[in-house]
Amino acid sequence: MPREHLRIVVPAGGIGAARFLRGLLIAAPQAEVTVIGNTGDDITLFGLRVCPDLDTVMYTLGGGIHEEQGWGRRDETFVLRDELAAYGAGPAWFGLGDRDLATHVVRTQLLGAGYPLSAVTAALCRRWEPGVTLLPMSDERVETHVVIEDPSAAAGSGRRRAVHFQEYWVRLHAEPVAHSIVSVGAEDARPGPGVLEAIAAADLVVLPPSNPVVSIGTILSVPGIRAALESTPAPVVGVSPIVAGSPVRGMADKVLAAVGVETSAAAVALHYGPALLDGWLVDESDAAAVPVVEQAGIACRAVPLLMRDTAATATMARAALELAGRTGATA
Ligand code: FO1
Repeated sequence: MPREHLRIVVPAGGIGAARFLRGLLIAAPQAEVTVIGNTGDDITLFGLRVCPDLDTVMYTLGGGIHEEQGWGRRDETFVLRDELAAYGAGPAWFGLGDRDLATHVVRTQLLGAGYPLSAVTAALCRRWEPGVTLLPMSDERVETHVVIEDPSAAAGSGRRRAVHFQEYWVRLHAEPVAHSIVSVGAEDARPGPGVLEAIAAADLVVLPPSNPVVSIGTILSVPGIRAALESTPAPVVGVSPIVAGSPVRGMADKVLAAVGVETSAAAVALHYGPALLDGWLVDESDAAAVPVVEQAGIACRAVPLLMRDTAATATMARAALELAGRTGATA
């Protein structure tokens, strides 16, 4: 691609996407990267609006992330959490640290003053300088809920109920069978400011190894975003979040099952589909998937996909850039 300053758009979830972005910025230091952040994980706790996937990208690229966890702040303390628990103020299962809480206080203050989430996110990023433009997928509220067997109902009663994604993941450890995933509010949501414009102006779109259902899938559930990604002249290249039949981290297998998709690198590519994907990277251990994916009209390469360190991640990102150059979709 001729342009020195590549305009790259990255629809992103949380931890996997943030780590991939760190490698992408090393692989393409001149690029202008716009991240379309998933807000379906967002939750209101103690009256504060928490945006886990936006914060993970902001903290990781801004140097404040708790590296091992991939969420929350490093050097964190939990005085407020413990004080709240002492009052019996719940929920106690979501660990909000003192430093992290400042982000949620400022965010809630600005939202309360009437600023949209996109403006609030830009304001928070002025402190962190993540080196990317971080756009919420929508300024409207979209929340991912998971339909499970009602644990309080008699076993086998078949009674089901929806729980917020964070309760499913953090309190229930994604143990219950997920019967379906609902993006509450998605049908009334509009793409956030700048989202469709960034996609239309992109030289390249990269789907990082985020959860295909509750991260990328949620972003695609905002009316207009999938169509924009399918119609952009820019190549769309994805990185498989599934390696050798398992998610590298998280609960993608549980939510893929809920939408009837097998947990494999090939199945996820076919799930996204050739209308969306021009290229797909699978791990070397999934080399057998390459002909299957290519059969569907999606260019495919097998490369090492484990993000052991930023050098390995930068190599992965370079493979995505090369594959984009090879897919024939032109910007
Ligand atoms: N994940 C956990 O497994 N346990 C937690 O206590 C927890 C707290 C938390 C606080 C703030 C935040 O931004 C994220 C937090 N997460 C926690 C991670 C969160 O569930 C995930 O980052 C995403 O929602 C899924 O990718």
